[in-house]
Amino acid sequence: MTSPKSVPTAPESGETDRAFQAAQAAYDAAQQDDRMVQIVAPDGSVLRPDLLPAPEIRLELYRQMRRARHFDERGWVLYRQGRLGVFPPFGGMEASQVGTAAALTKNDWLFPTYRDTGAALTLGLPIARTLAYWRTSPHGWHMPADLKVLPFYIPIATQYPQAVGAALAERRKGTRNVAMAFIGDGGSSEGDFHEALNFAGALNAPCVFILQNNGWAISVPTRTQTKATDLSRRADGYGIPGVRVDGNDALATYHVTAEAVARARNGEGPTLIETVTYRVKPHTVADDPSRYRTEAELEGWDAKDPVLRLRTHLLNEGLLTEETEAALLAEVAAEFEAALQEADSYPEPTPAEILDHVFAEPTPQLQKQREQILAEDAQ
Ligand SMILES: Cc1ncc(C[n+]2csc(CCOP(=O)(O)OP(=O)(O)O)c2C)c(N)n1
Ligand SMILES: [Mg+2]
Repeated sequence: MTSPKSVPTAPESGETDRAFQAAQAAYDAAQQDDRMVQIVAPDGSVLRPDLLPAPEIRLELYRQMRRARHFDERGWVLYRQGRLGVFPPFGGMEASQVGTAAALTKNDWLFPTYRDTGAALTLGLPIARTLAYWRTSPHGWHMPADLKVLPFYIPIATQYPQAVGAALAERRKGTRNVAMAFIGDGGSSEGDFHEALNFAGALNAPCVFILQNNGWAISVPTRTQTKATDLSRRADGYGIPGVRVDGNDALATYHVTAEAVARARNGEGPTLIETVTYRVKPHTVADDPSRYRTEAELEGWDAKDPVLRLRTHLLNEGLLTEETEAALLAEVAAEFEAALQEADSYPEPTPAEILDHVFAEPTPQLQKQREQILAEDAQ
């Protein structure tokens, strides 16, 4: 019996095992890679005491990672309750998103993909608005005026050249602001990624490019879509620095990103940072990864959990106690529930609103579509 074309057939179990083992082995091999920056080992021990950020920064990173983790966990529940339309989970990638975005200020630009809710929250995107976005409500499309966070990009790689444009505009205006753009391993196989790196390098744009290598592009393992094994080396082709960092080590992602941001601010041009991490969760809440990988082998990832790694470090250093953590978790949960109430209070969108804000001035075609929608809605 043949399967419908749109539904991938479940691979032979030997094949999923091999794909999975290869992805695990790639992460484990990267751990042995001298080029890969690590500050805290998976067991929480400090490998590079000379690179440790200040205690208050470490604690703030932990707080932001807990906010991100909480959003991710509640996102699943809300989706199952029918209270989110769609949601691409990022649990397990918090160090890759929080440590990087935390190196920015609110004057800088952030170009996130659909995967990067954790990065947007870290820079200050309100939780209520973010929930509204994943409800596909127009209330989630307006960014606060004091924040230069773009709406989550769904078309892969388009954000990269646009970030270069934003960075060049800042330089033209004479500011020291930078633009940070996120992309996945899959996205780094797109033409826009390469054009943006070349464009940014040639014009010395104040950009920080974050390439989150989480091992998968939906059902395609990284090793299948490219022969390159070290994606940070892609920077070499464009004459810009390429940095490889343990994407599950928040202190390391923060450290290398802060350095790249400083270089960009000082007119020293762009940097590509590959955060080596893993997509523990399905591609989106609608995905069924058992079609292409075996879930049993996820177990090993618990020991590499970025939130637990930083937690162990902070407990070891006496910067966190069970009591202060309990207070922090309660604060994070209360903040989320208040934001959820706010999101629930937004009025239901009307169908024609989907056409608002497409252009500053609606085109005649959009006007026509709007009239059609309104007429259909009135029936
Ligand atoms: C231009 C474009 N092509 C294809 C898709 C369909 N698509 C959505 S997510 C995805 C995989 C992206 O993988 P990766 O860049 O590794 O990001 P991740 O989902 O792992 O964060 C694809 C191919 C798309 N959204 N845009
Ligand atoms: Mg990926």
